This record gives sequence, structure tokens and C-alpha cells, in this order.
Amino acid sequence: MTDLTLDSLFGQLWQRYAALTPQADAIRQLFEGRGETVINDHVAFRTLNDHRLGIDKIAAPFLSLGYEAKDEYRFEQKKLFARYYAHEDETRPKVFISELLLEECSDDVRQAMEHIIDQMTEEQLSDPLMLNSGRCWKSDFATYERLYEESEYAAWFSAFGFCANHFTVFVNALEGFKNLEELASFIEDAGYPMNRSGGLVKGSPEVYLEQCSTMATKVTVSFEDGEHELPSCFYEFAKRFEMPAGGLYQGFVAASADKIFESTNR
Ligand code: OOG
Ligand code: NI
Repeated sequence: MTDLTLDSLFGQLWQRYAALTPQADAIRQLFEGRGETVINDHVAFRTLNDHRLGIDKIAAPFLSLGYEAKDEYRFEQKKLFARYYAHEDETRPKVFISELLLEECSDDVRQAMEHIIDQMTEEQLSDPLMLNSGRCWKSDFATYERLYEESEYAAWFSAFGFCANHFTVFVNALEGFKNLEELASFIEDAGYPMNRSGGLVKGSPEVYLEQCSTMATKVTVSFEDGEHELPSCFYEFAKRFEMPAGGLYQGFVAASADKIFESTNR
């Protein structure tokens, strides 16, 4: 990992993400076609709270490249915990990593997720770039459907594994949109439906953060028991507001994040 730089890490992450999420590159190009410069606010990852692949494991390459752990968030209903990481160079995207709390899941979900981990080889488990290694296990659609009943997050993870779940455009750096509503209409007019769970725009200036996201692209996933079209990854848009003490708010907002997770719903 000695040769790894932030540029190459984010480049590799974007490559896998864009391949799974053609809408992201298409939307980015639409912005650039309007003369905008696209800067990322954050990149998000999903994992399980097993020590072999938990948040700390996903965060390791970022920590080795100068990132520091910041605030933590808890999503009771979804049985998730999350932490974000930031670089002192504020032009670098923040990194938001969540994990499913296996001890809070039913025996059925826990066993299915343990079956996934058991299939990972030593080499896969010790890969410093595990965060971008995709699905490292065999998986079947019957299990996906069962998992989906209890945890959409668990089902998504069983189908897609390790990758950037979304990149997020830093809207403050865009010039041609008055607000997120206007930006969302532009994206919907281009043919990409937005996530309306909890309303189109999540958050407000009062919590110093407004966010919206597309619904994840549907891609063909090959399971042991056939191929199915499932939501993969999505694109998010975040606008940050000035805090009374000065400077833009840098954290996340749990109530908004709770709804952003639903961008991978079927
Ligand atoms: C993360 C959802 C939360 C945000 O910006 O609040 C989030 C996910 O869907 O994995 O990204
Ligand atoms: Ni996000």
C-alpha cells in the first residue's frame, strides 16, 4: 500500500462505482456540460460490525492517508452505526462508513451474514483495499429476498459487497442551481428518479445541511439461483450551510441520513 495516494484510491473507488452506477457518470457529465466543476462532498461505504470487516477495516486506508475519525451516528430502527472521517485538507471528500449491528439482528439474518463472511478467504480478509473488492462470496436470490424483509441494508450488502455505495456532489461548488429543488428537477428531467422518502430534500438550513439523492440504478446481479435486476448504487447532492461560529457545517444529520439509506430500496 506504500504507493497508494488519495488520488489513486478515489480514482479506483470511482471506477467500480461508476461501472455499477452509469447514472452517476452521466449526471456528472451533464453538470460539466453546463460548465460546472464537480467536487465530491463525501463518499459512503456499507459493511458489517464483524471485527474482520467492520468500520475500522474499511477506514484503514483513509487513516493511513491522513484522515481522522469524526462524529458517530446511530440508526436504531435500521440497526446501524456509522462514523465519518475527514482530512485536514477540506477539499478532500469526507468518508461516511456505516455497519450493520449483527447482534441486534434476528438469528436468521445473523447466520446469513456469517455465512457470507465464512466464504471470504484469508487473502480477501487481509486485503487493505477490501473496501473496493466487490462481492467476495456466492449468494442466492432467495436469501436476498429473505434478508430484504428484515433489513434492506443486509440484502444490499449480500448482493453487492464492498464498494463505494455513493459519491456525493458538493452543491456549494456548483454555480448554476439556485437550490436543491432546482437541481433535483434538472436531474429528474434528464430521466433519473429521485429518492422522495422523507421528502425530496432532507434537512434544512437550521441543521446546516440539505441533501437529496437519486434512486439507485437497477443492474443485473447474478445469483446462484438466477439473474435479477436490483438497485445498486446512487448519486447524492449535499449543500452545507455556514454555522454561527463560522465555517461550513462538516458533519452529517442522522434524521436525513436515515432516509438517504432508502435510496437503495426496491
Ligand atoms: C448512507 C446513507 C447516509 C448521508 O449522506 O447522510 C448518507 C448509505 O446509504 O450507505 O450517506
Ligand atoms: Ni451520503
